[in-house]
Amino acid sequence: IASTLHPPSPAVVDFASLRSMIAARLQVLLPGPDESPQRLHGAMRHALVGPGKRLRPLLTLLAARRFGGDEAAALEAGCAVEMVHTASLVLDDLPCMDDAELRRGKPATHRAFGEDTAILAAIALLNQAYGVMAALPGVSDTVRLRLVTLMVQAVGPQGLVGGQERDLHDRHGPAATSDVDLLNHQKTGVLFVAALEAGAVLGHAPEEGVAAMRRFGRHLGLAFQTLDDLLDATATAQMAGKDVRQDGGKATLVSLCGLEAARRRVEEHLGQARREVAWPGGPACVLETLLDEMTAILPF
Ligand code: GRG
Repeated sequence: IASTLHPPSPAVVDFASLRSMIAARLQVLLPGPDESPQRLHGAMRHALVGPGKRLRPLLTLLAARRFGGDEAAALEAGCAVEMVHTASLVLDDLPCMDDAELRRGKPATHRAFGEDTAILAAIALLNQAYGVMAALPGVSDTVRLRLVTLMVQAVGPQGLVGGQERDLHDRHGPAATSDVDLLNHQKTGVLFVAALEAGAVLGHAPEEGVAAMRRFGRHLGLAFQTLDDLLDATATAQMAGKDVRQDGGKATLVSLCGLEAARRRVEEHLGQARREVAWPGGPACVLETLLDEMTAILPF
């Protein structure tokens, strides 16, 4: 897969400073640690603060930068998307869903604060995200409404919530690769798309540019999630010494098509993502550097 990647783009993006800027802003957007109710606020901080990769706010910031827009509003919007993402992780980790012990190198929020407070913290993070989006600085009401609406769509039954429902209840019967692509898109791609679309809109991109960012997010999400399935399948198979096509009965691209075809799909989606960021042609763009950065931190 690495052989299909282009050489690093000449555009310079300082990812360490962008990540520190995002971390600092997230701290400010959360209620203070001493504010009551402290337990709830502690759980929100526990979930949100820490070593996440911050891919979604980076996508928003770089999409805005790519079209030359205001980065203050893009930072705020990216943080809102990160809050939605974090709320979804808190819920996904619950015993009734994925029953995870650890998240981002720490005990999952329900392990540290109990299931009741974890659920409330997820709802509070989601609520805070909409609050931040609705109060974006220096943008018109029309743009604010557009961004809130795109988040509503990303979270709802055609987005994260719908994807999670499919994942929990519709994955054990017969499936086609298109079913798995839809699930992967809803669980991962929609929030990448929302992050990019928010950045592009705040960057005053023309509508064709916004559409290119949406396609970029879709391919990136499908590559990301298929890679995750590939890593899961190979790790599980190594541990159990079994065939990679058996994945706990859940349909994935690996279980449906095998390792090689799944690897090819990741390459194809990354290639298509790269073509979309090049829109409308022209020199290397800042989003290409994000693909390079992602390939450095993820084993694409
Ligand atoms: C109401 C917001 C809300 C959600 C309810 C629980 C749920 C529906 C959705 C969960 C969907 C889910 C867990 C999708 C997987 C997303 C994903 C790719 C997680 C890993 O993202 P990274 O690698 O993680 O970017 P970090 O920790 O780096 O941010």
